[in-house]
Amino acid sequence: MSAIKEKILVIGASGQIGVELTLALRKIYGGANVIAADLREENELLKGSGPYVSLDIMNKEMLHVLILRQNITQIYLLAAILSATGEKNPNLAWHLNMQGLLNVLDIAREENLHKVYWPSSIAVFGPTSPKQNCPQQTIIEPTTVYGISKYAGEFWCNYYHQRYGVDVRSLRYPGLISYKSAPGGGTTDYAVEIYHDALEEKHYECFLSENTYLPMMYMPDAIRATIELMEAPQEAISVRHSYNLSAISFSPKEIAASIQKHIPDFTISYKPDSRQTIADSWPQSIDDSVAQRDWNWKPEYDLDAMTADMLKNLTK
Ligand code: NAD
Ligand code: AKB
Repeated sequence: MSAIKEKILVIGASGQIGVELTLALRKIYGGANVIAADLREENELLKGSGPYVSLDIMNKEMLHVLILRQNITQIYLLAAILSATGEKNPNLAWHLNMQGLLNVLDIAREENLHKVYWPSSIAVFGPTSPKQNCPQQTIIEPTTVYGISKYAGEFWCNYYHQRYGVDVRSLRYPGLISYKSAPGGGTTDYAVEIYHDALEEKHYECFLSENTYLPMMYMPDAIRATIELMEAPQEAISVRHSYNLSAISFSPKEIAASIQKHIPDFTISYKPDSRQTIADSWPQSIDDSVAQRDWNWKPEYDLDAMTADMLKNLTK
């Protein structure tokens, strides 16, 4: 089986997606064949499941040496600065999000790596994009530095594929909701915080207004989508920028109502802050028919199924 020959490097492995993706990849490829790397310390959930290295993605030389020494064949690049944190330090966000990707793409080209995965985001879309069922190809004028860096990154991925044949694949994730690892500075983070506060305080003060609809997805669906995309045959991949990906769309009011089915005395209040402007610039729902057509994408979790699973696991 070809999977046995792969040696994978996950960069940003201690983050919200990195922890769960690393664990899922280790199940498929074996713990020793999936190296977790991050600037920060190894996440507790990863300890004992496989190798961990401390790595700064901006240090291209160190990255290159690691890839050669460990005979890496695939890279999953997850290190980035997300939307809300990016607005606090736009220069840093641009620098990390762009240079990190270019370092990986360059080395992938030079060393003929088998595959690269790099996530984009629904943040590429801006106020001029359609709000409902936002299509794969449409007007894209992002207004956050995070969205600008993701959109530019999509073009670099396509360029390295077209010009150098690098097999780089990408998904425009919606906001991701998980119980294993905390989110890292995004606008959609409220949809994770709300479950914690519902269980601990029976109240949540939301930083977005009650009718702010955003595209969202439960982490198990996101991990499965990532692995299905990466396992799809080359000839099935028609999009080398980044695929639209969709599962659920809901507002703070609706997620609160879903939680109240389990915790009837849970209450929510609203105090929108600067993240409201970011949320208002994004679509409310996404058309992912191209991903459905190319590699049979289909989400499993709706809002209530996600709520039941989140509350069950956070209660444990
Ligand atoms: P996160 O902030 O939780 O994790 C990112 C990880 O990268 C952190 O552990 C951080 O320590 C690490 N990192 C930061 N700078 C680094 C550096 N210089 N070198 C090495 N590691 C470094 O982010 P996440 O939510 O896991 O997101 C992962 C990727 O998915 C990002 O590209 C993000 O834009 C994208 N994405 C995430 C979401 C979401 O809802 N979580 C949605 C859309 C896209
Ligand atoms: C964020 O809110 O910044 C992320 C994203 C949608 O990219 N969750």
